[in-house]
Amino acid sequence: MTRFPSHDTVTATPSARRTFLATLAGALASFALAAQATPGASPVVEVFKNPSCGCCGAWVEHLQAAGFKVQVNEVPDTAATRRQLGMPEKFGSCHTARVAGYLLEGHVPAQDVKRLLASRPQALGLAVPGMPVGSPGMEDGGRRDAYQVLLIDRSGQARVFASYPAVKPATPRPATAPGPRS
Ligand SMILES: [Cu+2]
Repeated sequence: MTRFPSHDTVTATPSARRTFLATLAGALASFALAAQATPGASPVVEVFKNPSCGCCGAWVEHLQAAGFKVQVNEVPDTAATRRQLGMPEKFGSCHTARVAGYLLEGHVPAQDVKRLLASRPQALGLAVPGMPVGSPGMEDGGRRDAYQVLLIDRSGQARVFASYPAVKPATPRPATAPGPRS
């Protein structure tokens, strides 16, 4: 009685599978290493701001306090720089920054920059258009206007990346209640 010569195929398959699995494991290990390396590496944030911009400087300090290395480039015309870097004018704010291939426009909170760098979506970057009161670098006694951090894709489409609700500062009561004016 002849048997099917199945022995070879039976042994070949698991060994091929082992090789594949070993390759896969190796690939996953290098992915894990790369993922681990990213947060510790704290990529440099290149900021383009006008030398006279105070809130831009405050935002730089906010990033540094969050652990980012920041390289400040003083530019006379931030609108021209924004255009050169490719951030659409309609999302414009007072400064533009570049980090790990992304653009950051305006007073983007450091925690959102970290989330961007951890999730690495296909995008141009993040923007906080205008200069909302209460965003990092725009502090005003605990008051915050509601604002959104937008994720801008390469075609200039925006979607909401993070939302910050309005905060009313606790109004300190005057020691004596103001009476009617005489
Ligand atoms: Cu500003």
